[in-house]
Amino acid sequence: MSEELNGTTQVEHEYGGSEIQVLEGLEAVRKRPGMYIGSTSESGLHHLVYEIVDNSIDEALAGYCDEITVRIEPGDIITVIDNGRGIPVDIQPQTGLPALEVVFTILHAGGKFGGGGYKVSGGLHGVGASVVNALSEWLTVRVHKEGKIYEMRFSRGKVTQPMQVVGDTDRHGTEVSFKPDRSMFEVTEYNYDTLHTRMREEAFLNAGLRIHTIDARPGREQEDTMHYAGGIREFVSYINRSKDPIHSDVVYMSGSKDDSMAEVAFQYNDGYNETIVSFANNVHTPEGGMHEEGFKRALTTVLNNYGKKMKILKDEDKVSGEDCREGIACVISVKLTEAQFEGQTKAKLGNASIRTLVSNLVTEKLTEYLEENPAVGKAILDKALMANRAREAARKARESIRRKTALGGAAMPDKLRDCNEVNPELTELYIVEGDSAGGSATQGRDSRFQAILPLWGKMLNVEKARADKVYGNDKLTPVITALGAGIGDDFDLDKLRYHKIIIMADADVDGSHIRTLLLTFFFRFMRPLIEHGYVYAAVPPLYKLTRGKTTRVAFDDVEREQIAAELRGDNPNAKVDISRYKGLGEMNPHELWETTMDPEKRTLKRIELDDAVAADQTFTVLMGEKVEPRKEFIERNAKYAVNLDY
Ligand code: TTJ
Repeated sequence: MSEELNGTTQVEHEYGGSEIQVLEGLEAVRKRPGMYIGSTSESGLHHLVYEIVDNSIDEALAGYCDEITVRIEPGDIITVIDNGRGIPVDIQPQTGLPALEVVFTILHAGGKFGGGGYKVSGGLHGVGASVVNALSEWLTVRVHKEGKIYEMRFSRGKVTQPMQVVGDTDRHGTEVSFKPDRSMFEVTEYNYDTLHTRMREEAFLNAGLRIHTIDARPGREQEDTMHYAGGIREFVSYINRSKDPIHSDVVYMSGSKDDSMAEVAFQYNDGYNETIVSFANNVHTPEGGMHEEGFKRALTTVLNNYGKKMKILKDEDKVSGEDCREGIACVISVKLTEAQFEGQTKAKLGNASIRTLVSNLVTEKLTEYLEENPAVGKAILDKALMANRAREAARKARESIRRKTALGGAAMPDKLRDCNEVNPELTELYIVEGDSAGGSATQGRDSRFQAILPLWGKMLNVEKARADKVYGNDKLTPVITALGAGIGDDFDLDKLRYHKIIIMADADVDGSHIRTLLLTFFFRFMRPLIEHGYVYAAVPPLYKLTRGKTTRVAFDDVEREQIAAELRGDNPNAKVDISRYKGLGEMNPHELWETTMDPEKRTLKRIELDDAVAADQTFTVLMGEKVEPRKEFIERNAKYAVNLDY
């Protein structure tokens, strides 16, 4: 790591015209791309776009740009256009090169992912244009400025066409097109929803900025325009779009101290979960950090003080932090000069001064707001008090479960077909939809390390239930007991009985329903399971192909055609029988083992936190009472696989 850092620092100090140093810098990027863009997987591929867009966002923050377009073109080429001042084109005295060339060829020091927790940057963003250039098969930039269009072209970071004037213009702005280098990435296909979701975030975080996203690939044409005059207030309304708010205003506050500023917006809905989305310098911080801590601390203090003062809380009554956040939808955005990103994924803000800033801001402004809006204050405190009582009831219910299991050892559910192995690192629990599939799985499994738990009937609607109902639910209790690690605040990963929890459900609507329900349940009540990557979805085949005595299975349409061709071999008239599996229950135990359960042959899809968040949202939309979002969701879903983030 230090080698790369030294390499880039050298370039920074010695680039006085030396082409060799420049190329060495970009070569370092091509040698260790992960150091500069996080990874070379799908996420790194999308990161290229964010690095380019960040430059336009900077121009918007400076007040010179109010429109950005991001387009995916055929061949997975990306074009980003802004209406800013345009990258400077004059010759830089230090280098003797056009500033434009410097932007795309000189590697700036550090790099976000190599800089040991610090995001190294002159402004807030925009160190990455040369990194994108180095990792692109080709890149073209056009600058519209002072009546002229300047153009320059590169290939894998090297200049292929020096800067030249290619025409006249009456606009101003910068336009960059690039094609990621296939040899640098594991995948090169862009996901429109991923880009759209991230750009929507940028539009929320930069009030007034208009962002267009366009998919121009044949057969997938679509576009969106995002423009939010209300900024993070509208972000909060968006998070609550399919919920019922308990007060009509979105509460908003902002303040600054020294070089830092903070903005907070929130609104409570009548649900039970907490959604806090935080950003530092417009970078999402899913692991939270000092800004979130400052908010939580102040919220709890202010609500307790207000409750006492208004006599909603009596005598010794106190509401906890969690009570105060039940049903909250909140967005926190802070800007600071030396943001310190910590934690496993560098997704947690470490600057302690921000905790004080946010906490002071919320203490002062929220106290004032509640004084002026007593109806909102009462609604929020009533809700926190309800949460407090429900938590108390849940604790009692949990304790009674704990007492029962402590007395009789851990009494396992009747339906569980356990395995022989006891080391959780080696065991797997298949949660199977339906008794018949459960039967096949039980017969087909390797009982040394595979346990089966069938689920059947109607599952609890977690969205509409408080925690105390969940603990006593007859469909969920077997899952809780079989896993053995408790639930909610008591959840203890060390007690978990299986390190692979595999949801095996049909590839139809009911199957997807049960998968969504279980993921939502894990997400809300056993989140560490998902965070540690212990939850999987089994991937059963869709088709069975038979020719004579040979039987093969296919997992999608493309594979079906491939295998059909293979089975026909040189005999184009051969009859290959193709049938579609209607469900797991149709497979005999041997087939189920061969295709879906045998660790040597099966495919498992690991559930990421994002999948669970999406499931949670899907659930809210599908099960909630609001008709419009549901209709919209189903219409969208009919055409595309959606990636709902919040
Ligand atoms: C810098 O200060 C002088 C005036 O121009 C400022 C500037 O560079 N603005 C700017 C850069 N606007 N847009 C960009 C930009 C846009 C894209 C799409 C890509 C890159 C690398 C920069």
